[in-house]
Amino acid sequence: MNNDSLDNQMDLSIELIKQSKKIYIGSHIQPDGDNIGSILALGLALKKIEKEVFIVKTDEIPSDYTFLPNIDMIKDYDEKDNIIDLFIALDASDLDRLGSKKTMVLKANKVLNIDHHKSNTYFGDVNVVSENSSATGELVYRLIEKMGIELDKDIAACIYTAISTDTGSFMYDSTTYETHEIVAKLLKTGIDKNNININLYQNRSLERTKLFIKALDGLETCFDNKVAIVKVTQELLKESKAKMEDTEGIVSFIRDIAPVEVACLLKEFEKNQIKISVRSKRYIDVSQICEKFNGGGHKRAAGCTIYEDVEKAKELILEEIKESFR
Ligand SMILES: [Mn+2]
Repeated sequence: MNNDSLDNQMDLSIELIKQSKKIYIGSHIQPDGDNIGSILALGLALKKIEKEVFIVKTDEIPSDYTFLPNIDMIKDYDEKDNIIDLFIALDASDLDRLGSKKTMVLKANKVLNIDHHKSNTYFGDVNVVSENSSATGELVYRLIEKMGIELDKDIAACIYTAISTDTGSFMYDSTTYETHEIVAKLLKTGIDKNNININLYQNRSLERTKLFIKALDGLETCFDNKVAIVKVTQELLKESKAKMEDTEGIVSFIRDIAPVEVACLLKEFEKNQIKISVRSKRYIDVSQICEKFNGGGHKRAAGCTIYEDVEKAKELILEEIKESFR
């Protein structure tokens, strides 16, 4: 989507919001910092202009983000006896990302889709989709600004979290001068960024640390050490008394090994359901690798699910990774 049509879609979404009273904002399955930060920020902003806002919990909120202001606004809602004037999906590339709340989207009078995934399916009545944005949080910032809603510390803290977590603390390729311009304005509100950063990045539990050690002990590299792989099985989780969400950070840790270009983490959710996170450093587009398995994401960070056991899944993803180096 070019800038003109993005502007146009922004205007249309403002119209949609103005016309709507009961507005539902949905989190997605396995929500990340960008998703949670974005839904909270937009929810808080829309409350400021007297909208009836419902932030819908689609999946469990990882403990990393429970420090965020107004996190309790994310609740289980039953759509059955309610009118949904507008449903806003944030950071969700397709309808399936809304999990069981997909029915709410289908029931809503209008749907607004705001996202930055290249693979977005444009499922909304209005689609603010920009793959050039580092995070959905950037788009939420622009929308709030365009609506003339004043930023406050709570909104700013949520957008800061969204952008920081989706850019690997402003390090990914996707971070632009515009990202930093937005962050500058967020900091101007006086948010306590040190506190946010401690909560996000210096708050690892002992269980998570033990999982890191055990998982990293199984590190494998191949292809001239350009590829690094780590597996987290149910057994490993049990041994370290950790949860699958505690794998956060493992894949970027192994990406940071000097010769590694592609890092890959295999998460055994069930025996034949392996979720895979893939990261790259310089030149491999990992979203293309994940698309081969019906997944997707961004050039430097993507994911997919393979319905095989963990060894077979490893074999299959490695084949595609090696292929991508050709
Ligand atoms: Mn995102």
